[in-house]
Amino acid sequence: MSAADCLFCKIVAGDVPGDVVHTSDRTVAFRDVNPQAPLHVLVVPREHTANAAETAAEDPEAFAELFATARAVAESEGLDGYRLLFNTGASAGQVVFHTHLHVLGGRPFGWPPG
Ligand code: DGP
Repeated sequence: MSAADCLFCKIVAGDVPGDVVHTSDRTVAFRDVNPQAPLHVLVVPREHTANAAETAAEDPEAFAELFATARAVAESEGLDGYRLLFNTGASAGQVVFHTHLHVLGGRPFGWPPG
């Protein structure tokens, strides 16, 4: 998929509406349309990469800002504990192929994850 066809690129650009909760020079954070917890935010890099593996190969410094944004979101939402995850590849449950860090909080979480 090209960046031009990418849903999350369109949210970053403001061409598709998103419930944005935080922005930085390199990231945008918005609420997941299908939340799996009381707080479910997706943190994405403004630059398109398909998933965390591609980000690691092409722009590993982007992770520092993704995690810093996740921390800022958790802090502003008053979370004392939260789960961060990347679904990486279709077999791991990835359905949108623009790197995104899930920030989930506001309820207890089990382990192992489903
Ligand atoms: P993943 O399975 O890791 O690729 O997660 C994709 C997430 O994206 C999923 O939790 C639902 C969310 N999502 C899909 N379409 C939209 C949308 O149009 N807007 C928003 N805010 N979230 C979306």
